[in-house]
Amino acid sequence: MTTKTTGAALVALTPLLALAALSGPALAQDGESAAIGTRANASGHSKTSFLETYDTNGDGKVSVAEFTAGRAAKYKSFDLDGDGQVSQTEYVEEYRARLDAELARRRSLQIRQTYVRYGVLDTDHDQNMSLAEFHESGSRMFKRLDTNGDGVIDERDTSDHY
Ligand SMILES: [Ca+2]
Ligand SMILES: [Ca+2]
Ligand SMILES: [Ca+2]
Repeated sequence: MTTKTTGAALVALTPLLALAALSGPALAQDGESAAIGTRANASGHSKTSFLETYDTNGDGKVSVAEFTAGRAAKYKSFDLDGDGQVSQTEYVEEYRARLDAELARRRSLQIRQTYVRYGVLDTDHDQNMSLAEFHESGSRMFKRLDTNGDGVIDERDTSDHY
């Protein structure tokens, strides 16, 4: 197997991996990725996500047979060139593809939310946020924090978020 072939196999598999990442309960399912230490990885190590991943007959239990079959399938998903071995490149690339897909998903979500926020700020919907509209939103923010209504935000106000 040449390096060129490996590269082509990686490119061919990337859309499948991206789909897998989007539909999966968490970004990481293998024990080793805990070292990366993100919150997504941490949530991937719960018993709930373990059951979701390995309880293939849906009886609420994971037998050794189910677990072993699941691990074998996972190993196969790492082995991008199908040579029966998982190289460092394959292992890292499999994760990189899922991470890229997850980051792209989050980015697009955040951008959509930014459009929504703009829609709220632009109260007359003329696609332009005037300073008055910006102040309007600031005024709501201030009022929510100024719970005793004395015109000052300080420790006597009981709301800790707006
Ligand atoms: Ca089961
Ligand atoms: Ca391989
Ligand atoms: Ca406006």
